Amino acid sequence: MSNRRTFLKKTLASTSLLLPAGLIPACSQSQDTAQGEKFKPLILSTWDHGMPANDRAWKVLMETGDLVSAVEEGVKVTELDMENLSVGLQGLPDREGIPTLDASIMKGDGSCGSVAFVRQVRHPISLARRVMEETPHVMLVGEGARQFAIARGFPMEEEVLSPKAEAAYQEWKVESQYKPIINIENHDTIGMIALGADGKLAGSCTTSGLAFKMHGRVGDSPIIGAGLYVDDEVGAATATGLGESIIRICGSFLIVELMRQGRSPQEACEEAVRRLIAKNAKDIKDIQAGFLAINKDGEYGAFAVQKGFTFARHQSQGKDLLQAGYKM
Ligand code: SD4
Repeated sequence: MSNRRTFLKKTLASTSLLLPAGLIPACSQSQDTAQGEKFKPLILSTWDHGMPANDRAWKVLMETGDLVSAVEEGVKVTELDMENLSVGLQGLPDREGIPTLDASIMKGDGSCGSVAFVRQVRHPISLARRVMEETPHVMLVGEGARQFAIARGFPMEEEVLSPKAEAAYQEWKVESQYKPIINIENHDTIGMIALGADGKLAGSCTTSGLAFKMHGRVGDSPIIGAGLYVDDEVGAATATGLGESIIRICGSFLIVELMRQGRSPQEACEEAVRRLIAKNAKDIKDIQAGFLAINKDGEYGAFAVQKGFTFARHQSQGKDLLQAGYKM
């Protein structure tokens, strides 16, 4: 039995009563246990909803060997999940009551595409892929992105809030306080990074962004280098949490560059969190942000500002939901 499995068994024996069923602590506070494991293929996704998304991505990867389709199809599951209020058109709207979506997709050869502040599109991740594959551009926003979707035959959805989003919006309107809420626990953006058996990497990220944000606000998720970055020479990283804090440190690019300089994925995620805390010190107690990283050898890491960041891991030996380490 590997050291990690021995560690998990021991840790589970001592902590299983504290954790939801099936949740495994990947690493305790500022401690690295993920480092050193090597898996190919490997898929990681943010939060509990990463499990069904990874299931789909894994199936697509096994059936087609197509890593980009795997990361696209995987997060489409979350974009359709009516329980999820932070991804897809059912997500919480901006302060005008309108859901606006951000998404990005990237391959390890540098190809990438994203859409931001887009309305009425059920699958912004697929639109981001079309930007990557069918335009000379990297990013389309707002009405331009919507027009591109229409031109490519994407159905336009009616702008009707989901029942849960409507209820939350009505409740928010009572006080209409402009204080964007970031979930410290579950139900956040989905970011997915994947390493194929051939050593190639890809990633995707999709979100409805902050609840009750200003109309026009864009977070980290569609910004290449902030919410997602992938480089076949090194590895991949994705982010979740308060986008402004992640953009300030170019979080995902930073992690990939730290790995390029020799840090393990876990060390790189921890350094990104340290940097994020330093640059957002004044408000840090209200900020959650978490990072996932994979290097090209199949080692992985995860770390967050605060407790509660979970991530899903799929590899040939099985799948599990893990609890990331945290700083605060
Ligand atoms: C954003 N990173 O737009 C996203 C937020 C998030 O649910 O993770 N939200 O800032």
